[in-house]
Amino acid sequence: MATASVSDLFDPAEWVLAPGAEDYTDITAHVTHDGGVARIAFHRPEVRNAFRPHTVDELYRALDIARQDPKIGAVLLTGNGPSAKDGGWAFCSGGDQRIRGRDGYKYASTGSATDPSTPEPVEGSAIESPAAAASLGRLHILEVQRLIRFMPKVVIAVVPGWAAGGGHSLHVVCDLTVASAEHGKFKQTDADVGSFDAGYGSAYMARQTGQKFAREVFFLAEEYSAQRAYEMGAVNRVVPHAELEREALKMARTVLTKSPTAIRMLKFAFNAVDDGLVGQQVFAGEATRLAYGTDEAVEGRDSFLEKRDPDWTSFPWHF
Ligand code: S0N
Repeated sequence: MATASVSDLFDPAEWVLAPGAEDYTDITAHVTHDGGVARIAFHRPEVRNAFRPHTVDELYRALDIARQDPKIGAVLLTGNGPSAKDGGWAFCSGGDQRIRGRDGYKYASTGSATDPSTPEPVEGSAIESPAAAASLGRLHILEVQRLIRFMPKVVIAVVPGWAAGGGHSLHVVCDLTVASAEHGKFKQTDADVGSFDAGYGSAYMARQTGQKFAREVFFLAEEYSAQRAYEMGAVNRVVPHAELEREALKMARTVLTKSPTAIRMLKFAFNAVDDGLVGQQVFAGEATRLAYGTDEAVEGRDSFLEKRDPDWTSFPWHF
């Protein structure tokens, strides 16, 4: 994809295509020249960057590549725009409602990402093949949420326009949010369309803003400006539209100046309190990994391999 066609806010001087990004149709993925920051963007501006299953597949792949890349410390998640049809901007408007069936979101022809007529409506209970049957009822955007939640890198939602429905939930689950002062808008439409994110999208939002604001956002489904969302504690920074990606990249580069281990442990510590035993498991896994680097753990391993008792005498009982 030609970089010039990515988005009006995209600065081609800052980015190169990410590995594997050539074939994406519904998203774009780039990395900075030094490889430290990834920019992953919804690329369906004509439908306010709504996601269909194929979009989610690509998003998951791009995020997972970023997760596994040891140079990447921060990820910008955003939406390309504006819409050629009406000039509207969006971060993401959630699940593509045209292909929602009774069992979930249906796979359809991938076609052109920018052609709003692409997804063929699929009847609610139609099962055409075992593969189609296996995909029924998959709300795999939740797998994307978990990837964002558990990747040991800082994920920044960069909101140039609408964050609605499942798009609103994605911004909630990101570590930080920076929004366009002019076009950034937030709306949780789930209850309007008979859909509900009863996980991170709602309960974790309540942790961020407090119960009253979160319940208002979901129960009234009103529209909130970026400034109002900032006042609620749902957004970190509100910046002029033209400055949005520059500011987001600046924030990401600040993260890169920090200790990767400290950032990883801090993210998992912030998560752990809300993630129950899974949160403890993730945090504890990192603690174990750190412990493996000590002479004490090496002594434990070596004593086993050398078939002798371990000698702990040089390791103090810290207080
Ligand atoms: C975003 C809104 C508020 C923008 O309004 P605006 O600016 O007036 O533009 P429109 O004229 O409405 O839209 C422009 C064109 O884009 C199409 N379009 C917009 N959003 C969608 C969409 N989500 N799906 C399909 N098409 C969309 C419009 O139809 C229009 O096209 P044309 O010009 O051809 O008419 C406004 O558009 C809006 O309210 N959009 C719908 C928002 C919404 O309800 N999203 C779905 C909510 N549900 C989910 O996201 C599913 C959630 C999910 O997957 C999930 C499940 C379980 C647990 C968690 C989750 C989770 O949330 O993650």
